Amino acid sequence: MIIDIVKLYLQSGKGGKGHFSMINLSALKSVDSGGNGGKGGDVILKISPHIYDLSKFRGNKQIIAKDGETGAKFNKQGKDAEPSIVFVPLGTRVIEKEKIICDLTEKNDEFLICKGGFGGKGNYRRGYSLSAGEGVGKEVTFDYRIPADVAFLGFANSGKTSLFNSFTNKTYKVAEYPFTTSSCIWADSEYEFKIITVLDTPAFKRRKTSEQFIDNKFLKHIFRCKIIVLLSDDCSNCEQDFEDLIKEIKIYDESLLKGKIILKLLTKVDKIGGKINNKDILTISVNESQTIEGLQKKLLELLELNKNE
Ligand SMILES: Nc1nc2c(ncn2[C@@H]2O[C@H](COP(=O)(O)OP(=O)(O)OP(=O)(O)O)[C@@H](O)[C@H]2O)c(=O)[nH]1
Ligand SMILES: [Mg+2]
Repeated sequence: MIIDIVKLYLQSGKGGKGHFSMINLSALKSVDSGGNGGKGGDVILKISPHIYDLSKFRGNKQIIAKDGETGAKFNKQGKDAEPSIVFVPLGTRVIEKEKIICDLTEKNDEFLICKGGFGGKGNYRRGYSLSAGEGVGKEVTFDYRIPADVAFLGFANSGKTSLFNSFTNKTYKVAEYPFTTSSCIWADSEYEFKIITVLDTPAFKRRKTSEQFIDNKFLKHIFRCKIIVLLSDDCSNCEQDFEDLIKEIKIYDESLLKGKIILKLLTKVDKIGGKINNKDILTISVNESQTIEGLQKKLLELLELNKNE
């Protein structure tokens, strides 16, 4: 099970105090000698290519950067505190007071979320000292959305994982019984030296009545996908399946469909041994590699077009 949401308290460090001191040079003369304090540690968010969800934050509810060091006499500067680097997975967005304050979607992205306080000024050559800056504290939510290009969606047993495995050469569990897949999985699929990241999802539950509560929570992860592939293995009624799937996405969050390309795919066509007479519906069989390659090619073309728009 992936952990895709956590609440955390982040705080940058205070600046170190400026020192106030005098050095007596003679019985009659003394000079101000207090050094400045060091800067407080920043809190910086950075992408790590080795993290795939937010589980590492589960037990850790706060991240507090160190304070800067205090200045000292003889005009000695206090050390700046090291920044606290918080590594997060690619695709993490940060919410504070219901507002998205950053969305880390590129592999080199980083974000200074809490700036450390400035160091206090010592009295060296000044005659007086100035107080240091405070750190900044923030209650934030990390909301992880899987960074995939293409999502496979469908009712139970429609062939999502089989297709995902064929695309990625993985061996995730495939079975005749429904709800085999219980969590989102994603991986890269390579075709002609180009990469498509595909997302396999748990099955949609079928609504028995329109009032029935169904929480398709996994749907938040189609947010970053540019293409949604709807799958159905019901050759006589696939149009109804596609309609119902779209309806479910709209109930969950209509904005998830905005700007996305939607493809309809009839699966397991080797079983029906024929073609469907609707050019808007693509067909596939995981037992026929040319149909897999055909779909990979189509997805790549659509992604390229989408990039150039
Ligand atoms: N003949 C044939 N069988 C297929 C094909 N694709 C999938 N199947 C079979 O259909 C069944 C369901 O496949 P899955 O890939 O587990 O389906 P799923 O949509 O991931 O299922 P859930 O995770 O339970 O929602 C398995 O028995 C597969 O072997 C296909 O192209 N041809
Ligand atoms: Mg599955």
